[in-house]
Amino acid sequence: AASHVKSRCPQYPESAVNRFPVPDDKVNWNQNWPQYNPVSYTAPAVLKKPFWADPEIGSFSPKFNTVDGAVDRTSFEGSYRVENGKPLNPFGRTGLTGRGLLGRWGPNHAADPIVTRWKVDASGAKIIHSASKKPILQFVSIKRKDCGEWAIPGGMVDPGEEVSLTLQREFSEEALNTLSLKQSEKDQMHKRIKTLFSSTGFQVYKGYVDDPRNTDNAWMETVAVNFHDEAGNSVSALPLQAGDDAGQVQWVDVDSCFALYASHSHFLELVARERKAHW
Ligand code: RP5
Ligand code: MG
Ligand code: MG
Repeated sequence: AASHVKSRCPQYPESAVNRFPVPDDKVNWNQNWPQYNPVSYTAPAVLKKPFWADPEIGSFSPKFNTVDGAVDRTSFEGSYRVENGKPLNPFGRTGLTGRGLLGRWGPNHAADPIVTRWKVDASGAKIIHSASKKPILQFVSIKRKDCGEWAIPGGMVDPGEEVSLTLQREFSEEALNTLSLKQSEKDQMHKRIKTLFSSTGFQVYKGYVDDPRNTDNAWMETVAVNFHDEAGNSVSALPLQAGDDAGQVQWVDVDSCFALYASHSHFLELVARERKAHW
């Protein structure tokens, strides 16, 4: 596996904490490195024991590498090591121990809905990119409130929640702002996106995310699924409105030049390849 990069970003997000610098050749745990002296950090919001977070290890000993009650502590990357009661990041060192901003020890499971349509001109014809000579896809992108980066409108899988529901729920909350709607309006919106989301979708990726919040003991994993509005008349027709952890939302051209949060650009590259679109 390619070594993680954003998981080694010098300054830990939403903090003044700096990671212990980890050079490329020391990322792998199998590289003996006695000088490794990572900083320990768990955000105050996590230590406050909100419902979405685990307690500190000691009094609490979660069952790793298994489904622990309603919490899925299995990794898509296979069995991970547990050292001194703490799980070890399967992609290697990050320069920081503890959980940082993440609630769970070990894998923190998310889902990423990649909703796409073709970019068309006024007559409805697909627009072909001048360099690649391929049609251009557009996807629904949100600007994250936490870091200001553009991203897929993904979110955490709730304990016991089916991933198919997480995909639809997070898209509704972040790109359609359904959290602020009345129940009747919510039902209406649900009806309108149900067809697209009940189509199987194309599973783009399942595994580790190179997320800047990752630590040596806690990391993001996701299931990214592409729901494609081929005719441009289902979700394409809906008014987008940013909600929850999204500050803005818009249709964005799928293109390798557009920088995205975490490893989201990699997921879009896979979508472009699958749909024979410009990248
Ligand atoms: C990323 O963080 C995932 O790919 C997903 O998009 C996101 C989930 O975290 P929140 O949006 O809930 O912060 O690693
Ligand atoms: Mg969310
Ligand atoms: Mg989110």
